[in-house]
Amino acid sequence: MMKTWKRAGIAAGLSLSLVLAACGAEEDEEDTTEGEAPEETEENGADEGSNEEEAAGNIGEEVDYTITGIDAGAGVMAAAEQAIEDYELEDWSVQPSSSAAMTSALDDAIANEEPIIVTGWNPHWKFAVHDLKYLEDPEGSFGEAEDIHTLVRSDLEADMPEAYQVLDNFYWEGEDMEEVMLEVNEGTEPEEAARAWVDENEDMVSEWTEGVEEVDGEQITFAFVAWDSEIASTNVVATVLSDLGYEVETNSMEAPIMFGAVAEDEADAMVAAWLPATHEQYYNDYEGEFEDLGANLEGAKIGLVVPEYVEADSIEDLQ
Ligand code: PBE
Repeated sequence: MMKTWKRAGIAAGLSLSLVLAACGAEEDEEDTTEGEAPEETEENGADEGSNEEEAAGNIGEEVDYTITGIDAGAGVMAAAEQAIEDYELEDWSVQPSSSAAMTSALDDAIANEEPIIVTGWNPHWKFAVHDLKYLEDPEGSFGEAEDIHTLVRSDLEADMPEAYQVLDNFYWEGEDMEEVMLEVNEGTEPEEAARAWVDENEDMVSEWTEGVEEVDGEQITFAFVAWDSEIASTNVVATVLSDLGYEVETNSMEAPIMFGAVAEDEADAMVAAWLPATHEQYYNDYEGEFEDLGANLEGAKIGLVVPEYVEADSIEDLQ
C-alpha cells in the first residue's frame, strides 16, 4: 500500500512539474526570439581575437542559458544537472519537457538555423535526419558507452518460460533500433513499424524464438517510457511475443515507476534499462527485486547534443 501511494506521489509530482515546465518553455522561447537579432549583429562586428569567447557567450544568451530537456524522470536529465554542477554552469538550467517536445524543438531550431542544446542520446533517428554533434564531455558527467538491459520480474522464468526465453535471447544493434525509430518518426504507427521490421528481419527474430513453443493467449505486460528508442524496442518485442501467441499489453509510464512496476510484479518485463550509469539510481533502488537478463543492445550513449552549426564543441565552451 505504502509503496503504491509513494509512487502515485512521484507521478503526481512529475506531471505537475511537466505542466509548470510547459508554461515556462513558452515564455523562454519568446525571450530568446526577442533577444536574438541584436546579438547576431554584435557577433558580426566582433574582432577575431575574442571570437571564441564571443561565440560561447552568445550561445548561452541565444538559448537563454537553457538546455532543452525531456521527461524529468529520464537519466539524461539527472546527468545534465550533474554537468551543470561539474562544469560550474551556474547560469544554466535544464528545461524538462518530453521526448517528443524535445525533438520538435530541435526540428524547429534547425529549420530556422537557430542554436539549441538538447539532452540527447543514441540510438536515435535524429542523427540520421539532422547534422548533429555531441558536446565533448571531458568531466564525464554523462558517463561512458552504455548498454540497454532487459529486466524481468523475479518469477517470470517459472511462470512464463517461453516469454522468458525470448526475452533472454533478445539482442539487436543500434542500427536495427534506428530503422524502427526512423519509420515511426516518418509517421508510421509504432505497432506497424515494428511489424514491418519483424517481417523483414526473420533471420534475427528466429534466433530469438528458436526452440520456443507457442502459447495460447497468455497475457504478458511490458512497462516502458515513451522515449523514441524504447517505443521502438518495446513494440518489436511485443510483436514477436504476440506472434508466439501471447496477448501483449504495453504500458507507458515515468522511468522510476517502470523499474518499480517490474520489481513489484505489476509488469512482467521491460527492455529499457540503460546501464551502468543512466539508470543506476533506479536500478540500485530495486536491486534484488527483479532479474537482469543482460544487454539487449550495446554501445548506446547519452549527452548534450547540438546542431553541427553551433560553434561550441565541448560542454566547457558553455562556461
Ligand atoms: N533516454 C532514452 C533515457 C534512456 C533511454 C536516454 C532518454 C534516459 O535518459 O533515461
